[in-house]
Amino acid sequence: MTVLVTGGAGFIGANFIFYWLNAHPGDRMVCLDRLTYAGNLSTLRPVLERPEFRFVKADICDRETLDRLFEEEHPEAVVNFAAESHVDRSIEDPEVFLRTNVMGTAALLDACRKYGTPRFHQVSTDEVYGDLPLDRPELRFTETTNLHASSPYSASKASADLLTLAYCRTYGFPGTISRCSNNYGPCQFPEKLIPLMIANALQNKPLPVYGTGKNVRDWLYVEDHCRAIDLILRKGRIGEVYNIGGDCELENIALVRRICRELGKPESLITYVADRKGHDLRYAIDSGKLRHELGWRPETGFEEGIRNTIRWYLENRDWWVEIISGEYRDYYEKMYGNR
Ligand code: NAD
Ligand code: TDX
Repeated sequence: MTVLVTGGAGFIGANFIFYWLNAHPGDRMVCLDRLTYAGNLSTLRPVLERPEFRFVKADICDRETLDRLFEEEHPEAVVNFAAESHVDRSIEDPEVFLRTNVMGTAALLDACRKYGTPRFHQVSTDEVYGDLPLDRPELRFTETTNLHASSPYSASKASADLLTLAYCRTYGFPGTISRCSNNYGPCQFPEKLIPLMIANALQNKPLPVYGTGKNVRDWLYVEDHCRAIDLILRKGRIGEVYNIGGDCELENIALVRRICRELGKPESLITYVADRKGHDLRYAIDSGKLRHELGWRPETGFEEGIRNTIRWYLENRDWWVEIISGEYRDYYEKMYGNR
C-alpha cells in the first residue's frame, strides 16, 4: 500500500517513516513536507534513496499541489504529522499555527474526500485537554475529557480535531485521531525540553528551567508512539479518538537533573528562568481505550528510552550542531537572552 506522511521531515514523522518501512516491507511511502525551520531533509538521509520512498517539498495548505500528488500517488492512507508544534513559538506568533494546523488539516481532509482516500489519521496532542492540577495525581485525561486548550498551539490542534470529527460525522469520512503525550527520542528538534537540555549540557551552557520546574509531563518514547499509530491506522475504529501515553510522569526538574547525571554534568548548570505564559501544570494520559481495543502498551521504559536518546545525540552531534548554529541561534537569543 502507499502511505502519504505529511511532516515527515520533522521529529515524529521521520521516526514514523523509519518505523513503517521496517515494519511493512514492500509498502510505498510518500513524504510531503514544507521544510520549515523544524523540518530537516538530512534526518531522512537513510531512506532518501530507497526506491519505495519519495520526498515532495510542499505545503499542506497548497491545494493544487495536493491534487496533483493525490492523482499521481493514490495513497491508501494519509497520516498528518505536519504542524507548527512548539508552544513557545505559538505564544510569540500564533498566526502560522492557525494557517498550518487548521487550514492545512482542512486542505488535507478535502483532498482525501475528493480522491476517496480509504484512511486518514490526524496526529493530535494531549494538550487539547488543557492541564491537570498538581495535587490530584489520580486524575488523567481520557478521550471524553472536555477540550480546554491553553495555548494558541493547543487551540489550533483542538480545532483540527474538531474539523476531522465533523468530517467523519457529516460525510462518513474515514478518519481517526490520536492524542499523545510528550514524545522523546532521536531526531527531535533542539528547541524542545529534552534535546535542548542535552545539547546545552554537552556545551556546558545553562539549563533553563521555566518557573518552579514542578510542571509534570508524561513521557512517551517515539517508537512506541509510531507503533500505536500503525495499530490505529490498520485496526482502529473510524471516527474515534485514541489517547496514547507513556505512563511516565516526571517533573521537569527531575528530568533535567536526570540528564545531568547521565551526562556527568553538574546540576549547577540548572538555571531557573521566567515561566512560560499560561504554562500547563500537568499532563497525564489514560491510554486504557488503546490498550483494551487494540492491545497496545508502551514498551520502552524511561531508563532505556532516555539512554537511547542521549546516545543518539552523542553519536549525531553534526545533526544538532548544524541546527543550533543556523537560524536557531537568533531564536535562542530572542527566547532566552533576557529571560
Ligand atoms: P516537528 O515540529 O518536529 O515537525 C513538524 C514537521 O512539519 C516539520 O518537518 C515541518 O517542516 C513540517 N511542516 C510544518 N508546517 C508545514 C506545512 N505547512 N506543510 C507541510 N509541512 C509542514 O513536530 P513533531 O514533534 O514531529 O510533531 C509531529 C506532530 O505530532 C504534530 O502534529 C504535533 O502537533 C504532534 N505532537 C507532537 C508531540 C511531541 O511531543 N513532539 C506530542 C503530541 C503531539
Ligand atoms: O527551555 C525549556 N525549559 C522548560 O522548563 C523548555 C523548552 C521547556 N521547558 C518546560 C516547559 C514544559 O513544561 O518543559 C516542559 C516541556 O516543554 P516542551 O518540550 O516545549 O513541550 P510541551 O510544551 O510540553 O509540548 C510538547 O508536548 C505536546 C510538544 O512540543 C507539543 O508539540 C506536543 O503537542
